[in-house]
Amino acid sequence: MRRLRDETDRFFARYRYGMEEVLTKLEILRDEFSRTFDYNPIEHLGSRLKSVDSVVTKLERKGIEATFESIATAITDIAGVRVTCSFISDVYRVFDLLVSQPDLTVRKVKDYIADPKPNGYQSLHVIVEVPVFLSTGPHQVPVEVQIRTSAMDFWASLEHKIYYKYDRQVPAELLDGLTEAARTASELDERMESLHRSVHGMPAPLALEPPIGAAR
Ligand code: 0O2
Repeated sequence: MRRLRDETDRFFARYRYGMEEVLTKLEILRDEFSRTFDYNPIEHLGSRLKSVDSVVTKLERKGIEATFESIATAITDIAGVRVTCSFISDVYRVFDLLVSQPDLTVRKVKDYIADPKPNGYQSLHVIVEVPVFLSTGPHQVPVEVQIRTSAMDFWASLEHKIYYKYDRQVPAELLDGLTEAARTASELDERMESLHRSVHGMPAPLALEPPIGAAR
């Protein structure tokens, strides 16, 4: 039992190290960006390590038996970092700055901003692999980075709470209300983006470009 606990601790520690590496990269970008341009594209940085319980629940949902190997293969969001930006253009800017770092490997991109989920969820997700250097040598650790605007984040936190409060069986009228609120949040993002561009004398984009390789 003790051995299993130690092994579990070591297994999850790698994800924590990976998460810290990615957080440090983002903190450096935020700091250097503010010094160079007197402007900060990152409003807030957060992180969380998925609990053993929710990893096992997610595997059960996928119909996979829980072993260290199956977790490592099937669950790519044990380490999660969330970046909140003021403007949609900053979301893509932070994404570009992060994924262009040569020691990171992009495993998967899901652009729920260009292509929102049916419930209205918007966010840009990228799974990156970051090298973590341990006594046994280098290990590639997957970290899920979610980048979104404050309006998208506000909506997603409320939706998440409602989803769990109703144990995933959310009443239809609440679902409709949430989808409507997502539309309002998206309109607010577009207006704020346009104001931001006017203030900084930037031309309006024809369309905000989704990143290359984004899943549609
Ligand atoms: P939690 O509690 O936040 O950790 P895949 O990894 O491709 O097999 P998955 O994990 O559904 O499938 O991928 P996806 O769509 O990229 O979602 C990963 C995470 O994005 C979720 O993790 C949520 O954090 C967030 N997310 C996705 N869809 C929604 C949504 O409709 N509403 C909200 N509020 N968040 C969403 P978890 O593990 O589901 O949850």
